[in-house]
Amino acid sequence: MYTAYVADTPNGKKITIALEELGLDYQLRLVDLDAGEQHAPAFVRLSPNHKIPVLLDERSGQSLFESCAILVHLADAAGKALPAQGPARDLVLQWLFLQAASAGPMLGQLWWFRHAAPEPNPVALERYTRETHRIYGVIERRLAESRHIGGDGLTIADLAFYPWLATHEELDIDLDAYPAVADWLRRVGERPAVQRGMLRTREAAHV
Ligand SMILES: N[C@@H](CCC(=O)N[C@@H](CS)C(=O)NCC(=O)O)C(=O)O
Repeated sequence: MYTAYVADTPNGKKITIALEELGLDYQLRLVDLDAGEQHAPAFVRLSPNHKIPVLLDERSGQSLFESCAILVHLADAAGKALPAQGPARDLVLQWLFLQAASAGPMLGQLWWFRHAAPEPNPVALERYTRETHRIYGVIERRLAESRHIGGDGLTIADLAFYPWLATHEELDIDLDAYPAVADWLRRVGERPAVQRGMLRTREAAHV
């Protein structure tokens, strides 16, 4: 049994869609980011970077922060969505790290400057819009050569990218320029486990 500390955000949804896809037993705790619960001392002991998500393995007592580290742990525990070794595993990890290092931060900044910044900042908006289009272009070219981001089948690389690339409307990204991404979003988004995981962060109980 796992306890996942999440919020209704792309990094939170990465974990709930993975838990649903992998068929693992879990409960959720919602961390209210607007109320500052990510700074509460008890939470910071689990997440020294003051951010969700966190995963707690209730049996072993192990806790983990950083969403992509959590995805690797869950996939290895379930024996699914990440090859056990070799070049196929390296390929998934390569795309997974791109999500963590580039896609998440750039799309996250674009969302913040569009929806949360206290005043308009055209320079920042231009920079993060350009970076976001660049990343959609990288994934478009990848999906033109491969049915899924990490290889032929669904992997945690897809689960990491899905909630982020699905925010295209909030980011004002027109998918007409990215038909392979649009097709992949439709295919992944039709999966019942992904649909359940996308909704679960809204229904979670408070910490
Ligand atoms: N690299 C981290 C990023 C986590 C992250 O940015 N979480 C956001 C929500 S999506 C958060 O907790 N923000 C609260 C804050 O910055 O105060 C990961 O992938 O887990």
